[in-house]
Amino acid sequence: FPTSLVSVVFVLGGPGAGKGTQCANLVRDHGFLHLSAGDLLRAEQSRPGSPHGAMIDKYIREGLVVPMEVTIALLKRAMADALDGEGKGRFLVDGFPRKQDQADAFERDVAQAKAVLYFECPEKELERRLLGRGVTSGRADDNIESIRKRFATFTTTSYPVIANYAARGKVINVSCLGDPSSVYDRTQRALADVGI
Ligand code: UP5
Ligand code: MG
Repeated sequence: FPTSLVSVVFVLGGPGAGKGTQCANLVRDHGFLHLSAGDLLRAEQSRPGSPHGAMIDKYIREGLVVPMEVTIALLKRAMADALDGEGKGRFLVDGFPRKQDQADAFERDVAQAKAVLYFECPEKELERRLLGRGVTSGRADDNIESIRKRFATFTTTSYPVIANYAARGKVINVSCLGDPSSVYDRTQRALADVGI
């Protein structure tokens, strides 16, 4: 991927912070392409004949981070498919990286991230949103046991990646609180402030 033509913003935040919701808004209004690592993993998991299906299912239920080779291969393929005729694309990469090795490998082999959009959210609110969504989502990890495991992984493994980017001045912080449209207002202003 020639970095002159491809731009990447990582979209991070705890489970249920509203990453997918806000990415959909940004795609609609600002011409971004959206790739959710979790969505790509769920699609791969249910693809007939996938060699990784059972493994992905187990990792997702346990709230663990799938080995990075699988996720990065899916992201690379989806990025290549989404590029326009000239090979250009502005990507929101949602829910990735959630472990330092993934961040390092992706930035070395695929593309450097321009910035990290981080939806900051208290755990109580995350839990409320995920349990609410779990009533209808059909997601194998929207139950209280899996939710607790996802929180633990976020705290021990994924948050440190965000902290690292913050130390390098790359993080755009947005509070997840309030209704989706007020979060979106804050998100648009925060991106505009840094010229993205
Ligand atoms: N909602 C949204 N905004 C709201 C607001 N402002 N006020 C009130 N409610 C709001 O939103 C979640 C719910 O909250 C929805 O019901 C929404 O309507 C409501 P959503 O936009 O879906 O939040 P999001 O942050 O996208 O939540 P998601 O559950 O997708 O986050 P996760 O990070 O947990 O899930 P993801 O799909 O990224 O990953 C799932 C699993 O895949 C991981 O746990 C892991 O096992 C695996 N994975 C990897 O192994 N590697 C990867 O690189 C990525 C994933
Ligand atoms: Mg999501």
